[in-house]
Amino acid sequence: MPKVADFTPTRQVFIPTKEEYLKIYKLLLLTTVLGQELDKRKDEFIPKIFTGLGQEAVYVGPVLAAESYDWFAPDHRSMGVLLGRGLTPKEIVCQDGTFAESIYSGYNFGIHIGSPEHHLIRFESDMALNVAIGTGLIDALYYVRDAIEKKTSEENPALLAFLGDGATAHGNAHSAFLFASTRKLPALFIINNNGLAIRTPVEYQSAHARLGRIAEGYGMKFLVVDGNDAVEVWRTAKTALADIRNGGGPWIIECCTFRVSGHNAHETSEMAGYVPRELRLEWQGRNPLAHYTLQLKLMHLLDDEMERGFKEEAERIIAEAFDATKTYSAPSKLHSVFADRKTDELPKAAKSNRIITYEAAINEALRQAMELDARVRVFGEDVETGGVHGVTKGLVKKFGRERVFHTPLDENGIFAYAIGMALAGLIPSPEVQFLPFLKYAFGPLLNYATIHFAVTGQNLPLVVRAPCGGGFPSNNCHEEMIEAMLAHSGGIKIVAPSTAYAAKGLLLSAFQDGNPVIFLEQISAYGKKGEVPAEPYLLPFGEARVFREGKDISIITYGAMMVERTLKAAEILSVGDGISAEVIDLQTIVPMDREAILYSVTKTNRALIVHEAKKDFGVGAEISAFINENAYECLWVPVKRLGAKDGPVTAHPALEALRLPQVEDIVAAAKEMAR
Ligand SMILES: Cc1ncc(C[n+]2csc(CCOP(=O)(O)OP(=O)(O)O)c2C)c(N)n1
Repeated sequence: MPKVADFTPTRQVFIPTKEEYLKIYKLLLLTTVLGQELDKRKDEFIPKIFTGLGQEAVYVGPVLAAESYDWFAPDHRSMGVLLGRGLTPKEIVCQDGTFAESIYSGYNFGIHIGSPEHHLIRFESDMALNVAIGTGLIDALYYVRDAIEKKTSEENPALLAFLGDGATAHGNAHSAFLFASTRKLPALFIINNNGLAIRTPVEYQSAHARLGRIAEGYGMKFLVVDGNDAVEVWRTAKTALADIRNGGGPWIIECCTFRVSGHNAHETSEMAGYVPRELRLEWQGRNPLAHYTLQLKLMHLLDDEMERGFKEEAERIIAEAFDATKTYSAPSKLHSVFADRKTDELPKAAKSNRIITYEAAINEALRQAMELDARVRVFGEDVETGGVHGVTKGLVKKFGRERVFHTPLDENGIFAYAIGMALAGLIPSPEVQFLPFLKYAFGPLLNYATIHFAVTGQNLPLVVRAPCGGGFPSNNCHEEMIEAMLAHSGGIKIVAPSTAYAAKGLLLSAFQDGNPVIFLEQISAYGKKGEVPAEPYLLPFGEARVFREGKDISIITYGAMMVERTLKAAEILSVGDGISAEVIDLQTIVPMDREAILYSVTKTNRALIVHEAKKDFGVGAEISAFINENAYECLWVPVKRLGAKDGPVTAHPALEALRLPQVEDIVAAAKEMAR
């Protein structure tokens, strides 16, 4: 848990100074003018434009109540936050236009922007995902400060995370609330309750009229505020932040507001179909800028001449931002998916005759990765006590609960949290108890982690440990192999060590990789023993291991269970039938050693692929297609695949024997091909 340092608030009552009143005014004005102009000129842009006219105060208040060292998870209406953090209207308009010169040079549309420099966590369309990610990031900032840099500081940074009323219904939001409250994080959740999620009224999102009361279920504090009153939002955010910085835990502020423009600018004309005209007019009459202007004038802080001056200045800046689009170009370059791998100098594997289990090898790799790099943190359900498989045993004793900790039972939350830590510069290593439960984390992993480098050019190191596979009586939730689903996302490395030696070397490599990596640990192999050097060593990704050389058929496989069965089959083929099978263990599925496959198939002219996952639409289909596309002319028989039969995982061993490829199946398939 992050511990806030002693913090002495400099003020108890939050009344803005004259300068602060005017600062709020200028940002509200700039945000409003930019929104109105984007709305008006929407047809000049290729993608849809998101503004949310009438909601500007929800964002302007908190961003100006925050400190420079705070972090933000913006949503798709957060233009005021982006401007308040120092992004320029030019940068925003350029990004809206998806120009080559924009922040993401043509990747991602609208204000789906993040910027580490401005402490903005990239918003992705998966609603509230960056809010959940933000909880991991803010936790990591304290860990870096207190455990790595060991700095004493009165700066207790907070996360300010924005989400709409629709987003509050989503699991991402609840993951964020859950992690923030159980870990007592310095987080402020700001709900923009505009009563609508596209066209769905708020009563479909919550049975309770006051969304802020979600806080009560999580033991958080909350306040409800008029979201169109910029100063009131500012003051409420200041109040919450003072408490949060003082160790008071997370808060929710519900801002009641309304958007008087469409869900996107192109949709405004359709609003009459789902918003009564009178209601829209009423809210137009509560325009945040108009009201604030009046308020400042009544307080004699603003006069007509000042108002004119500020307005002209804002309009000039926005006009320049639009004029600049004439100089921009269309993007023409696709980005790579993975960051270049940076490996530290570690000794290559020495020869060793020390025998330990697959499980002990993984435990040792974790221990050594943590010793080598203080940025590594290990967490997940039950990991403090070793995890359900015992792989993290002893780590908490050695490294403490700051580095090894239990999490709530929420895979979506765990992996969003991990991404946040990675964004803060750590190397998180979350454990999922059984691979199929990773399906709950497809949002964070496949909508965010896998695309992050291509979109932003910033690497995202993540070492996901996923115990997997069959060999014990259970069911689909525990044993289904889903590596093909993950591989298909195209931005995550997948490692499948087949021996204790490979497990240690490949896991240590994963910590050096700098990209998201899924490390598949074969549960049924945990007790299998092998030679493993005691010192740390690395094994390369994308290098298959030729376990057994052969000349008649290439059997391509991966994972401890199928590698073991394939080796047994190769022995039977050799002894019983005189068939010389070459056994290739891919070791990593992404990247795949395509060269090794081609080399072998060119030599043997036959390819049999064996995996534990279902045959249909699996990794074997990819390998088969690759061979057909690149070595068709040297094939003497069609490529053949063996994999699990369709249907769910079965509990009884007799059914598993029917469902999964057995040694005899491999022998039979190879014999038929070699005939
Ligand atoms: C997880 C997810 N489901 C669906 C969508 C499609 N979508 C985009 S915006 C939106 C409505 C969001 O409503 P709300 O959170 O209330 O924010 P508002 O747009 O009202 O500011 C939806 C459903 C999405 N982006 N993410």
